[in-house]
Amino acid sequence: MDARKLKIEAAAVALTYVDDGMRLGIGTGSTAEEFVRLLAAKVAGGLTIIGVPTSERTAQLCRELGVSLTTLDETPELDLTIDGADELDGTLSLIKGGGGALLREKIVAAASNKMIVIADETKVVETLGRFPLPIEVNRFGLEATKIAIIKASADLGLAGPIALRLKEGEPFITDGGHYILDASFGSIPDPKTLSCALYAIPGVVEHGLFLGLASAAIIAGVDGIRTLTV
Ligand code: ABF
Repeated sequence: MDARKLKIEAAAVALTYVDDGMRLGIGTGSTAEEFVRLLAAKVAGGLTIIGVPTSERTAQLCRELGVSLTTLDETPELDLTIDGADELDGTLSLIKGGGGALLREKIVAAASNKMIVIADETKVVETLGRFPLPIEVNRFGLEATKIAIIKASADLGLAGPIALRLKEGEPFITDGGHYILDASFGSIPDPKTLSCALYAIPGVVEHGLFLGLASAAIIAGVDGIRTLTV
């Protein structure tokens, strides 16, 4: 079965959690985009929802497909967010941000009563860290922030290359106007402590460890769909 089909299957199950009238956080990435396409078909069939997109890219797709949007300022409390992930473990701790939308994704997830992750089986890991951890940083003081991240992570026994994310040879700029550092720490045995250490660094805007935010994950694999909950 190809990867796209698995993403569509996970997205289709997630859609069954969407009820009429819901205020919905709408994720970013190729899996979330499959969800948007299915959602749009339901909306065309009469489902009424209002969505808060987690990126400009998602906002554009929603507009193209006729999914009604609002902002988090107009609708600061959401019923449900459906989003993808780069990696998840059995406790539903996540690494997100491979698509560069981690800041808005985390704000939207935190404003939601419930977050459901949609992913294929390849994203499930025993211990987070195979996927480089995206860290969104202020453009000012990039090198100083990077050094602070290296020191803070070394204190936790973590080391590895930390690379400025590029797009077409230029630094990638997030929707919030920031840079992203991708930290290849390898296995992260204590994500909570790393999260706190990163938040203590002034130039760090946000990081891709999503801890205690997801309440369920719909995982599509060649043997079918399974739902993880906490
Ligand atoms: C977003 O998209 C992310 O936070 C994650 O980085 C990425 C997953 O993308 P895909 O579904 O394309 O693998 O959800």
